[in-house]
Amino acid sequence: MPPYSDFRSDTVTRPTEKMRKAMAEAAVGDDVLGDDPTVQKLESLAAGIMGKEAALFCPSGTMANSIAVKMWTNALEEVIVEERSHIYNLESTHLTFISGVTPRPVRSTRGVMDPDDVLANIRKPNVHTPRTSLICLENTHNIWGGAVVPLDNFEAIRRLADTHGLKVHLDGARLFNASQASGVPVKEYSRCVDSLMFCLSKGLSAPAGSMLVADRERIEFGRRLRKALGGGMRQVGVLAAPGLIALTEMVDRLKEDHARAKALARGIAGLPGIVLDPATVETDIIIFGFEHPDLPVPAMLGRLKDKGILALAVGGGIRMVTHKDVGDEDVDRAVKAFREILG
Ligand code: TLP
Repeated sequence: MPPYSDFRSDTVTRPTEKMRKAMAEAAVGDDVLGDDPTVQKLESLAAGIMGKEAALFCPSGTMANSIAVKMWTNALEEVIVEERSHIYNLESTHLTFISGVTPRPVRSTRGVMDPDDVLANIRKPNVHTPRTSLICLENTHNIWGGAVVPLDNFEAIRRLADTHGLKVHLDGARLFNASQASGVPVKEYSRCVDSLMFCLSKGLSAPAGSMLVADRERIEFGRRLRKALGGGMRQVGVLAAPGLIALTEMVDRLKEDHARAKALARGIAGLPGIVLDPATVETDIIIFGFEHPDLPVPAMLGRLKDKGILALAVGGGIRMVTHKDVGDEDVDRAVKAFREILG
């Protein structure tokens, strides 16, 4: 058993042996000059999987989302975002900092924005106000505890966007988790949006990288924006090679992470202080309230760490994420630790 069972995030996953070998052997070239065959292979695979024309390999999900917002918006415009979305809360304000647009947060239930609420937040043309140009979705929804946003909500938002001449971008950092949990193919979500990004470096376990996917012309513009943001990388086939394995070999196993998250939730729900309905756990992320008279959240995290369990504080609660580097034995260890501390 390693010193720690690390449930802080699926971003902590380490590349597999096969990925490391592929990195060592990757054919590479200068990708800024368009010479890297492995990156080209990854970009065309990603575009094909999503049913779109083109894809762009980006260093991070945050950069891919930043490029997406910038490529669809202009000055004096506004972007509709879900109020707990990652793009609005956890990406260091790039909407204002990079794109110079205002965010318009809309409430939701578990990441699902009511189309009527979205409609009510689309600005009417007026000299005083920004023009609404983009709606951002997120699936799965991180802060809503890995909730899956259903396809019919995507379809409703798409219809609304078309009626009002708006673009739709999807933060699909964990879109494959949504697809594995719902049985809806990723292409179905993808056809409802103009662009989407997904991460290779979370549950799919590649060491770095996210893909931005859209039509060819927009992605070529995105390529220039990536350069302007300092994200043009040279012999980056060494990172695209594990990305190819992530896409071809790591998607189906996400189901195992979801099963472990559910087992962990069932194992700890009902213990003193834990506010968690295991039925709300749909994918790999568990977020639960923690209200204990003697143990504030930081103290609880410290007690867990003493027992070899790493978790994160979010809001007033605790977040735990399952992934390929935590197996059944780590889940058992975590449940045991919670019971020893709280039982
Ligand atoms: N999320 C990270 C942290 O930033 C919280 C995590 O540990 O979950 N969209 C979503 C929905 C994300 O969860 C993340 C990362 C990103 C975008 C940004 O991806 P990176 O970390 O590659 O910039």
